[in-house]
Amino acid sequence: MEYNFNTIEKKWQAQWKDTNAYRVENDFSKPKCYVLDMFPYPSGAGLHVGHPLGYIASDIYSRYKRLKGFNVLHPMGFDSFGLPAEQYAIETGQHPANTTAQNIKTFKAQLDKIGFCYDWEREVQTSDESFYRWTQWIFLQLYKSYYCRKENKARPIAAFVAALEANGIADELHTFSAEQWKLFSEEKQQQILMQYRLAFVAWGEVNWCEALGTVLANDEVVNGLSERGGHMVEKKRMRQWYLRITAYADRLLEGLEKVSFSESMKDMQRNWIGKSEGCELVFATPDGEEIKVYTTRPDTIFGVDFLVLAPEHPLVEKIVSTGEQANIDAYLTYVKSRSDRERMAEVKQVTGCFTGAYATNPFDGRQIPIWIAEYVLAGYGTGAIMAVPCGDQRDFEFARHFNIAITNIIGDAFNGDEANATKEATLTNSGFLNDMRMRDAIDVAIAKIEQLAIGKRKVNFRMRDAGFSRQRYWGEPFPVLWQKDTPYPISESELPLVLPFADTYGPGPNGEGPLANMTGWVNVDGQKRETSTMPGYAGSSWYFLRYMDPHNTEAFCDRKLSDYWNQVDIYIGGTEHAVGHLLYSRMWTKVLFDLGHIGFDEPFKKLVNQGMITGKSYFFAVNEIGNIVSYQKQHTSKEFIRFKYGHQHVEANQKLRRLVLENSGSTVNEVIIWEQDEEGDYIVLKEEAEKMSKSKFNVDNPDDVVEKYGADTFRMYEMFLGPVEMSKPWDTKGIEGVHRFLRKFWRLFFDDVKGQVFTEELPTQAALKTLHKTIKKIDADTASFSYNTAVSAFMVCVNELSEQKCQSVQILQPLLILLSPYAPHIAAELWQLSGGEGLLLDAPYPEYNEAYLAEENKEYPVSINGKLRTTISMATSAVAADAEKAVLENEVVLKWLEGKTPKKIIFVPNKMINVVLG
Ligand code: ANZ
Repeated sequence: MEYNFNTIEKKWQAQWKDTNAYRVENDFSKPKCYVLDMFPYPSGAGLHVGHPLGYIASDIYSRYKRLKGFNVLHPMGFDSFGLPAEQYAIETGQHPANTTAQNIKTFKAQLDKIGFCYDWEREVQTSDESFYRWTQWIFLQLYKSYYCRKENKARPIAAFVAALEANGIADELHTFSAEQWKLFSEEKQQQILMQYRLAFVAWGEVNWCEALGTVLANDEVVNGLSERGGHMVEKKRMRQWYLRITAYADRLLEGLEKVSFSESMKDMQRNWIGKSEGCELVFATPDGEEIKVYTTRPDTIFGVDFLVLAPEHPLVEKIVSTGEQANIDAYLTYVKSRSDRERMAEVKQVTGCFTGAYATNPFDGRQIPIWIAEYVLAGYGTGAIMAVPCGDQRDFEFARHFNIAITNIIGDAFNGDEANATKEATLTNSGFLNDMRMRDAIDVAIAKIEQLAIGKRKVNFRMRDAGFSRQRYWGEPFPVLWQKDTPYPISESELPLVLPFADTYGPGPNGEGPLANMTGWVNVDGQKRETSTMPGYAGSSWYFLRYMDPHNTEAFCDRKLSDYWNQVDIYIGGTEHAVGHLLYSRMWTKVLFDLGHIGFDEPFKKLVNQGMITGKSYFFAVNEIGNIVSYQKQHTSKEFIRFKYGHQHVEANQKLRRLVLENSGSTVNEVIIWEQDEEGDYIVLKEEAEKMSKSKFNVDNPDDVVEKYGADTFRMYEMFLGPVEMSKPWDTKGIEGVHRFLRKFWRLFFDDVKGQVFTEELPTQAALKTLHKTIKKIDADTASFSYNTAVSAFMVCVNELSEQKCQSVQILQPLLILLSPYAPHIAAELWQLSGGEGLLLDAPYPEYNEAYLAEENKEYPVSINGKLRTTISMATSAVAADAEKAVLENEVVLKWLEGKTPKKIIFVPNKMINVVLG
């Protein structure tokens, strides 16, 4: 009987589905394990072989934990709101709901072919009303909460209002009494509350992408271009919704200590949050203007040689002297032409402009010039700095460029050629700080600044509140109604606020989203609906909670269920979500925790980042006008253009590397290629490993691989490619080897010619040793996500058993259990055919016995009352106690004992065992 993977896989997939084998019960009596994949965006391109890498890894882990007796939640769903579906709708006129449903169908069909153990009854789709109803509900909780600094957690805004009514307030934003509060108009009160809500509206500079017609979050902008599509992004002032994630900055940092993420992942989050400790400090001008700077190095206060304001700083127009006005105007025009990206880049070029004004150093009374320069950013700190050329390289280059005299406050530590940012040098020329180590002087300087009341200790974060509006159609509508300039939440009982059906998706007026065009929907009894929708990360910030209780119509998730399933034990996904999704979902979890809706404040206990499977891309050489360059003319070309026929085409034909163009003057898209002899006009192809993507023509479809080799081979091969965390090129060369391994495994049970070969015979010592060695290795490797080494161990095991001609089910069946997480179909089939008991999915995971692993074993003859009855294999190092144990576990001996206890067990090391019955 041959290994017919096609029939076997179809049979088991149908059976698992029909018997609901993967249904997950909320069985509180069992220990739980929650294994989660970052759910996919269902793009029209479908899955390529890179996507399932993480899914296979998590599937193996889930099946393994189930065999180990855990109640495993391993769900799958779809992040189905988002830009691409809408972009596609604009291009083709098809409604995003339809294309999304179609894409999800394709995805599910592809996933099911790989044999994943998802409980599809728990599927979630973020664009489904029954799901986004709760996204809207959580948004309302954010809107109705504020961050209480005293209790260091979110609390209902009603508590804040009560406090205002009782005591008024005095903080850095407002100072008013309870009486004043009560006299404020409703509008004014709402404006004040808006400054504290966790979800709020504000005017702000947003990343406006003209080409996409929408505002983008910071992490959707890469080097000044939109992450999707690579379009120009510029700053625009708009009224937007935001999430006050900055209120959680400290807790997002502290929380990292409690979770198991890779250090590099934690560092990316730490950098994004960008906690900086220092102080604010005021420099006054003779005219009484006060320039507040932010510095992390108040110890360098005596080394300040000039101040620099961001060009956008509001004081610039007030302090600039008449003589410098023209220069300043010219410089401001120049800065406007520069993108943020250009300004922030560490460019060698130094630019700036003197304002003509001076300020006084509060410590030594020196008059120092005030400049403006693009390297000081308006949005960070106070938008003004005190420049210390001997300690800061940018300040140093600026001083040198503009011939500003440099004060040295660190003696020999400053060599005059570059700044030295050390904190260990001893201060000189520094008044009351002289002779102090800089590190120690920081606190002394801050104490003095606070004592003089010219500034105070200050912590800054680079992170900004997260933009939460998109001027797009395909997203969650905001459940609010605007009365003039104040938004009011709609009642929670009215949720979901359903996204109205649209048949055009063009932008609305004044940069508003497409919903603004649907006036019938927007206008409600003199009030207006919000026309932006929520961003892509709204649904994904909490979806992991919904899997726990996906059909609940009373709550986003029953508290009993979230208490049981609790944190995600293992979360698997790519590193690209380091600062977006992971920070937002951590914040939402903290808010829900603070408000008492869930009992944990970090969503993901452990994060595993799967590497990327890269595809091979091929490029044509092209010249300046985009024409393909021939082999002969290749030295004239520097640029390469993507080869649109895909890599299969290239790999299928080695000669393609030296192909010719039909008409080498035509542009790439019109090129038709064919083979030609050596005399032809050859084109140049360049090969590169890149992230797989349909747009790069370098994808392989898992369906094709599954069709050719089967899902079990595909699963094992993806794992065999290398450690899960590592990026690696997709290369089908090795797949045959893995496939041969499975065939060889099959032949331990069934021979192509002889048919059944497995037997009930007792295993040999050698086979037992192979088995137990394998159990030990596979158990440890599977638990630690070391799947590539596990696959090798399986191969070694099958080779050994084949050599030993082992066909004993006592060996083979435990192996099936070990193999089942990796290759579930073949394992299930052989389990059934070899008479395995019950469902393989729930078989008890085998345990290894150290005794079989001992390197040196000896066969001990075992006599009972002087007559040789059997042999027992034991390590040469075995002692009397081991022998006694082995004897009493031996089936033959037990038979002779007939339930009695032996009178004596005589153990002669390295010789024999004699059991004396009474
Ligand atoms: C004086 C000084 C001396 C500084 C020295 C550094 C070294 P982080 O750690 O990123 O918070 N700075 C402050 N606001 C700025 C802005 N809006 N744009 C550009 N630079 C700004 O860095 C804080 C330091 O960056 C501050 O400390 C300030 O320069 C500069 F030897 O002040 B420092």
